[in-house]
Amino acid sequence: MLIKALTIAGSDSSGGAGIQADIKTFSALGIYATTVITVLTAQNTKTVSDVFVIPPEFFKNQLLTTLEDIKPDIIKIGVLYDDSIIGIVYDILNPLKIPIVLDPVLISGTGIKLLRDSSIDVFKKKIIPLSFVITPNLAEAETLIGDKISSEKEIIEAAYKILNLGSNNVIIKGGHDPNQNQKVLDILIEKENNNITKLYNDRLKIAETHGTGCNFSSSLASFLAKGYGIKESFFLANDYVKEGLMNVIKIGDGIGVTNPLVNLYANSAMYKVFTSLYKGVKVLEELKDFYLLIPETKTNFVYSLENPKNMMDVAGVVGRITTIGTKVRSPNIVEFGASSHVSNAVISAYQYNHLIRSAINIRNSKKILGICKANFVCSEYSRSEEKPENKDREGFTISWGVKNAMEKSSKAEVVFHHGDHGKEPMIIIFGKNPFEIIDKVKIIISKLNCN
Ligand code: PXL
Repeated sequence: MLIKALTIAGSDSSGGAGIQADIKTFSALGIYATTVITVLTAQNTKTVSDVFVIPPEFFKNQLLTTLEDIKPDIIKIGVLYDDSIIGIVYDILNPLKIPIVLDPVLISGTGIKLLRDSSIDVFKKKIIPLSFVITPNLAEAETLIGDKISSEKEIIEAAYKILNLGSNNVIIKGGHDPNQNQKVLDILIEKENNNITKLYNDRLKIAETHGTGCNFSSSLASFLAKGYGIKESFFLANDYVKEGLMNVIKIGDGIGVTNPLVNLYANSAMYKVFTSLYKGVKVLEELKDFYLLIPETKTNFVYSLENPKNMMDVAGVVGRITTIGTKVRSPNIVEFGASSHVSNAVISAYQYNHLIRSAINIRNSKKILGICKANFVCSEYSRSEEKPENKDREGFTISWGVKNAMEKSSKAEVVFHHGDHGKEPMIIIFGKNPFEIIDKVKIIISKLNCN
């Protein structure tokens, strides 16, 4: 069953916070997001230059029309801006029995008011009591209790004061506390059982980021909607936001924006690479006469993520592809980091041609090399030209050699060398993906069989 969320929040034209952050987070966590917009902000990574409040009648229509047809499992509330919006939200949500995650957004990261000072009291009276959980940061908690918070004890006292305003649970996020240099403390207090949960995180060395609060509250809402309890959702949302914070993106000249989609991209890219390589290996196992191309040191077949940094970004065959007579066998296991040599070849080649992400090493015989030269752009390196001190470093020679060959011809699809003392000559075929490699292998086999 598809889980649905409703977010009532402001639009951030820079795409980092508000409605835009909520849609990304809900979608990344598999939740369908409906959106009812309170204000439009004209903003970039440096400033909010204008705020347009959606006319109350239209705001009311958005909320009523959306809810009339699509019943959310959870509601997240962000920017409410003024009394007119607060009144409508109260009147419509109060009779409903849908859990509400309330992110009490008061000002933008760049210091512009997103809740009028004159509306804070009515916000406290009408909206906080509707909420299942409220998630202020330290500055927001200070405004809500009307007092400064400067110690852990005072955070807990503030949390109880906020609970007394009528929420069932409160999470105060310490991310903005200048006194906690080493660790950042987030505290959850549950009204039902008085449990206090403290969560310490290392302070990440990131100046300032935009969107973290929205990503936290909408991920918390997502986990609650999936059925996790408040404490578990608190931990899961914390992990989720941490991943985004470790991948802050610089999209403008101002503050960085957290990226709530990193994990989604990473997992789907890895999955695609993994399954494509696995299918490719299966095809090679069945490919007639492929055994003729397998060298004495055996074959590896690899496929890389985009922009590989090291061999852990490149999937390969564990234990290599081998021959038994005229049959080809592989251990049926494909893993990231499984090949040091061929993966290093791809990493090097990628620096010259970003379309190269897959490779295979094959036997270098006179005949096979002749076929390669006749059909593909080839480039060569000589192992004997490499400095002796590099030769002992695992996987280094091949990086050096491919770089050397690509310098000579960056269009190379095939790189080869003629061996060295005790080192078998080798051919490496490059391609965009495993299937392109297989097409090249098929050409070589068909020509081998011709004469
Ligand atoms: O991060 C708080 C926030 C929420 N919603 C909107 C915002 C901001 C911060 O700038 O612009 C629309």
